Amino acid sequence: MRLIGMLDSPFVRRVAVSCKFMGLPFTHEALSVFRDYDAFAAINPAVKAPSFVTDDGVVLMDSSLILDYLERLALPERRLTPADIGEVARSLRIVGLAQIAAEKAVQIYYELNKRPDDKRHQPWLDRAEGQLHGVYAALENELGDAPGWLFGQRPMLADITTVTAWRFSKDYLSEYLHAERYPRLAAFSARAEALPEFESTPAE
Ligand SMILES: N[C@@H](CCC(=O)N[C@@H](CS)C(=O)NCC(=O)O)C(=O)O
Repeated sequence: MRLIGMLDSPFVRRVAVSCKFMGLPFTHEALSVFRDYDAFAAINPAVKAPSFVTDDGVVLMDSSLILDYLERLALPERRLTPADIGEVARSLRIVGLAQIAAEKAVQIYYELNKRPDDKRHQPWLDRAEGQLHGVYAALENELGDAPGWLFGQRPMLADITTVTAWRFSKDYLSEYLHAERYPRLAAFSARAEALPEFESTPAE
């Protein structure tokens, strides 16, 4: 299986880290959606990262859909979504919040870095910043003060998605993030980033 895309993308990184926790082997091709446009388009004309090629040669895209596929390949004890229906809604909620955090952070980053200064639309930036803080405040509440992981003994998809979104925001939008407002997220992420699955998947 081939994972295509740069690990500075929170979406690519959450797939790579998840594969490692699931024990699923893959090769990684660090193509950029900007610098390597043509090579990327030759694999997937959508030029979206992550893209993912299955062993049967099917090209998948969108991290949630790729992870849906991988979850079905993983052994039951390595799966990353709770089996208990009582925990499923909370897991989906946290993954949703973290995905929106990543999406808003990437939108702000593109607005600041891909658009000429005189074409920037400040109300759109303000709106995205408000949404970013809304979702991080909700995630901070979800984390609580208990040590450990969101669903028990090991990190699951909700933990991984939270940590990869936070890392991108912290690395690329430090002046927008105000990380000191979210001490639980900072401590939780630091603990996760020290695990071999994260450490061997560097965000840069
Ligand atoms: N919802 C998608 C978002 C993927 C996404 O937007 N990736 C960015 C890189 S961080 C990308 O492909 N940007 C190029 C583009 O949107 O044209 C996912 O979860 O995979």
